[in-house]
Amino acid sequence: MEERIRLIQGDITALQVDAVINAANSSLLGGGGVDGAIHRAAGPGLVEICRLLGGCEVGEAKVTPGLHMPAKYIIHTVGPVWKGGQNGESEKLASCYRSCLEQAKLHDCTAIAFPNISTGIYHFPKELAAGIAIRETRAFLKTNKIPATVTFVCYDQENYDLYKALLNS
Ligand code: AR6
Repeated sequence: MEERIRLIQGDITALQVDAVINAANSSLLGGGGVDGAIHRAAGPGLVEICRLLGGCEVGEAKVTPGLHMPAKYIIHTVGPVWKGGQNGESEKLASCYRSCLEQAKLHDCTAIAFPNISTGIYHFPKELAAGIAIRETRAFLKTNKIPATVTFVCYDQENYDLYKALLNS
């Protein structure tokens, strides 16, 4: 596994990193899954700040403070809902990773952590999503010094095993 990419299994809200990425929906006003966990950990002030952002398009990213989380920032991105694969889903997911990495760089985040965007409630196939996440991250790190490290945080065993295999290949 390359030095600047890390893999862990667990809850992203507990991580001591500069920025945690949130797999949000276009309203940015909270939801289930990792989004719900991040809003609970950050506290009720997060939805108030998000309300001022005017939502977010699929594939784009917006930044808020981490509030009560250990992370300084939350980078909210909106993944695509899987609709069979013929609706630009892969390109939109790739765009999420690129947008988040760009925002991390703009905010001088040395260490960031990604959840497995779109692979829960949005039903994106996990292996395809993992391949896109790793490809886009490797490409960005190759041409950028910041972020210095990217941690993929897998919640479920299936994603963890997929990432482990792909990162070691
Ligand atoms: N830490 C890390 N990963 C987690 C956590 C956690 N605490 N909780 C869940 N995951 P999902 P999506 C994993 O459904 O598919 C929300 O309602 C989970 O196992 O959170 O992008 C939003 O508001 C899965 O691998 O996000 C949107 O409406 C991954 O996070 C919608 O869900 C993503 O699953 C977004 O759906």
